[in-house]
Amino acid sequence: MQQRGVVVWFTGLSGSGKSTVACTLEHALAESGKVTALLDGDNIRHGLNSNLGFSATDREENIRRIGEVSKLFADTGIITLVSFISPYRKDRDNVRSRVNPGRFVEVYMKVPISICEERDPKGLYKKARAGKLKGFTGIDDPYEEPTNPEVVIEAETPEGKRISPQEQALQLLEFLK
Ligand code: GGZ
Repeated sequence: MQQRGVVVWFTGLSGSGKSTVACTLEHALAESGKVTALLDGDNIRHGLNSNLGFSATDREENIRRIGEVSKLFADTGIITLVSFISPYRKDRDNVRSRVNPGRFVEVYMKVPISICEERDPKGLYKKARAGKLKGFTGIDDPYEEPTNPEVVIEAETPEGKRISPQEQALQLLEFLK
C-alpha cells in the first residue's frame, strides 16, 4: 500500500536542534523504507528563497513558500520534514490550514534560549548580543511559542538530564507510527 504523506513541521529557536533531529529522523525513516524529503535552510534559503532576508515580511514569505512546497510533497505521499525557525504563530497556522486535515504535525523544539546560546554553533547569538547582528530571533526579534503543537520535544528530562538528538528522534518516530 502506498504510504500517506505528511508534513512534519519543526519550529524552534536557532540552536534548538531542529535540523539535527529532522536529519536523524529522516535516516531512521529511510531505513524502514519510507520515502522522505527534508527542507531546511541549507536547501531552501540558498535556492528558492535566496531573495529573502529576516524582516518580518521576508520571514512570512519564507514560511509561505516552504508551506506550499511541503504541501505539494506531502500530497504525493512523501513524509516531508521541514526545519525552520518559523517564529510567527500566524504563519505556521496558515500552513496548517493549507495542508490536508490531520496531515500537519507541528513539532515544537522547546529548548530554553540559555541552552541554544550555550551551543551557539555559528556564533550568531554572540554577534547578536554584541549588537553586530540585528533582528536575531529570541534576542531582539520575537519567537511565538506554539499553543497547541502535536509534539513537544524537550531538551532535558524533568531531572535535568540532557536528551540526545537520537532519543528525541525516537520520540517523534513513536508519535508518527
Ligand atoms: C534568526 C538567523 C538570522 C536572524 C541569520 N534571526 O542557526 P542557523 O542560523 O542555521 O538558523 C538560523 C537560520 C534561520 O533561518 P530560517 O529560515 O529558519 O528563519 S525563519 O523561519 O525565521 O524565516 C540562523 C540564520 O538563519 N540566521 N540571521 N536574524 N536566524
